[in-house]
Amino acid sequence: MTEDYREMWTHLGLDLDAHDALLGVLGGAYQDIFLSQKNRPEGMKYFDFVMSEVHGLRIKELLDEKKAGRKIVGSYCVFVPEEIVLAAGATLVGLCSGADFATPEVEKLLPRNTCALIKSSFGFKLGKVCPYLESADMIVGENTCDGKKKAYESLGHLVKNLYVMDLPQVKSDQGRALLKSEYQRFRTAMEALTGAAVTSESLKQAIQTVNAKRAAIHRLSILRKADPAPISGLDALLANQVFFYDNPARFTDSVNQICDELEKRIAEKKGVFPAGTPRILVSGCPQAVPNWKLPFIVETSGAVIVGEESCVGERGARNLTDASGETVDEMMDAIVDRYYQVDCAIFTPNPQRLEHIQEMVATYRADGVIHYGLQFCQPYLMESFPIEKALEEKKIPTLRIETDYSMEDVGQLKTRIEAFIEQLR
Ligand code: BJ8
Repeated sequence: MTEDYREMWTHLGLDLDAHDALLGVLGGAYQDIFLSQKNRPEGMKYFDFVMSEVHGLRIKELLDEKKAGRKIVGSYCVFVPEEIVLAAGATLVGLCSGADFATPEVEKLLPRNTCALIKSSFGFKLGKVCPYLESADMIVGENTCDGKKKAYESLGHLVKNLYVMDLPQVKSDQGRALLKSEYQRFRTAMEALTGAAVTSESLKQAIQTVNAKRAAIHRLSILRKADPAPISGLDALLANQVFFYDNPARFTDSVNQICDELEKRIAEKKGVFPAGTPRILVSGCPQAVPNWKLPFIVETSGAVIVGEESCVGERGARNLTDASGETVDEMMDAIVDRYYQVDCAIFTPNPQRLEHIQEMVATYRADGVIHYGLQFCQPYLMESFPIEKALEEKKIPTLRIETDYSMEDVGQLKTRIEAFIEQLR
């Protein structure tokens, strides 16, 4: 941190000792995992800075926005449309949920066999260590998997201003109509929160801002198809994680600058690993910051990750919103169309996800797929079996793993992943 932010954290009600401990672990892990990598693009220095200030400067910026009358909205899912939040004059931040915290306290409220992501969101609240959560004027939950929708009933007693969005489980005319009516309801709630109406001008501007951010991260993704890979999977995942809480315009510029650098690297055939390194696509549950366990194991075992079929990755960021509408209604329809394509495993049936995985394998020239399932995540673990079968039938080697945020299984995972990489050579 470049400044002392303790007064700010105290004002937010954080537990300073617990928070110091969290930042210590986070800083140490970042040092060991990211800064020890070789041949990193220069542009990653921006993300190193963002990470060093993740609870400092960025929080100060958000609090300055609040002082100027802007509202902050926190979310746990890529179904919460940033376009509507921005158009109503508020700022959206993702609430990360990528590390275990205060687990004994969490298990007094949630069953032990709840996925690590949900437990983490409770742990950050109960442990009083997340300045994003404490800065938020509204927290948006969503009825996606059973775990989340029931957990929000309990979370509603812990946080002020929880808003729960209903979501369809089936892609049908009725499903689309539900999504549309829920986005209209959300727009009304956002207007009530900020006191500002969503206008055709503000919505168009917001769509363009979010499209630019998604286009930049997609540009970075596409560059990963080069061999040698110009950027590690770890660094690309980090950019996808920062996507959720950085200032959108600054993030877009920074990612585009990295892409300019990567294009030069590709022209010079310069990569992070030698050409011919086995290439892996990761598919499955979101890897929220600071969950770097899988890519660290893979990329210290002789392979490179070339894509993430994940909500912290291409499932969340692909597809732009058509910005050509002239009225608020037309643009709201375009937003519904864009989000309706998100192929989360909570949908049944969900054939688009398998198609997207196969498409990504071809685009990024992956030699194999690791299906990443969080323990107790029924939607993704259930889908992992038919996905493995379908990919293997197409001669795409696939490894299904089931894990959590603890480090207990690292040795065992490394052994399995090394054997899988051997098979790809
Ligand atoms: S659109 S993937 S961000 S819901 S890992 S909590 S599914 S039991 S996170 Fe998600 Fe939105 Fe879907 Fe994406 Fe449940 Fe599974 Fe836990 Fe999960």
